[in-house]
Amino acid sequence: MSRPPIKIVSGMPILGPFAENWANVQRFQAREDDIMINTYPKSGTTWMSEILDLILNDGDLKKASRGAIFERVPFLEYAVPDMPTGTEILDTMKTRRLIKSHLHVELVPQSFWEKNCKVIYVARNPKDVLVSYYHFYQMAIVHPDPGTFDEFLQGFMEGTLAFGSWSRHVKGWWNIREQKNVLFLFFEDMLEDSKRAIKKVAEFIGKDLPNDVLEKIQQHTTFKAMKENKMSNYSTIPSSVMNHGISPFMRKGICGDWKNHLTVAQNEIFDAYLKKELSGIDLTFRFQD
Ligand code: PPS
Repeated sequence: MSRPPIKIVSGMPILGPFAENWANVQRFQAREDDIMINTYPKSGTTWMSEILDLILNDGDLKKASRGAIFERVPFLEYAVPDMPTGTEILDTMKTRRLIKSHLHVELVPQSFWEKNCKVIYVARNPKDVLVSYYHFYQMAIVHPDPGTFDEFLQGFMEGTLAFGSWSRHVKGWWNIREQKNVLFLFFEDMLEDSKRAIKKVAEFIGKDLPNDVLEKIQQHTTFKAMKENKMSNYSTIPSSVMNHGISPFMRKGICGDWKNHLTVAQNEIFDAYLKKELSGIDLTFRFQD
């Protein structure tokens, strides 16, 4: 597998190999107590996954080190040759399952809604998403060649990158957040006060954790702690698949890194795109600390 082209499934661009398992994703049988962590890529999925796994295990660090984050929280859409797919792994997993997904709200398998599963959605300001995604495209070879940053920016605005349009994704989830069992959070709020976010998530899934456990989870899920932890930093994946020498998965973990990457002209173009995409919706983002 070397930089396969993007394919389209149900109108959404997806990583080429993932398209092969699309029918099984749509047929996937959710269980009542499943929890989905849904994001547009590079918006805090891994961070939220680690937090949730620790919440479910009452802050037990030993339990949280039982496997890499992508094993503890399987990726629903995942499918690459010669590896078990996300749906296969999930089918064999005991409850209570944590499930990672980047699916747009309208593409979530019907069983999640039938079972009224809880979903935690994390949104991040799109300028930092763009920069993080550009670095990720380069280091993870399941993506096509990202081209220049300018080309990638165009692809982001046109919605041709893997998982499609950022704005459509975020708006779709924002619009249903009060009708469904969805907790909608922002990456920047997590950065501002991660303990507050952890408490909110715990309450949402019905766990009443004492203060010392909340603090333990907070300490274990700082950027530094997760970057150093081989169970959360993706370093156990072969470098032929994810090359951390090109860019580490745990790259910077901050708000505002986009300022180091977008030119004034690119920023103006992107601001115009955002103004158009987010007009008429009460959804705003923080672009700096
Ligand atoms: S993926 O591939 O879509 O699942 O990636 P995802 O986990 O959503 O996003 C990766 C970015 O999240 C940053 N990250 C963190 N930031 C702050 N604190 C913690 N604990 C943390 N864990 C992950 C990670 O560094 C990526 O962002 P960038 O901007 O590239 O650093």
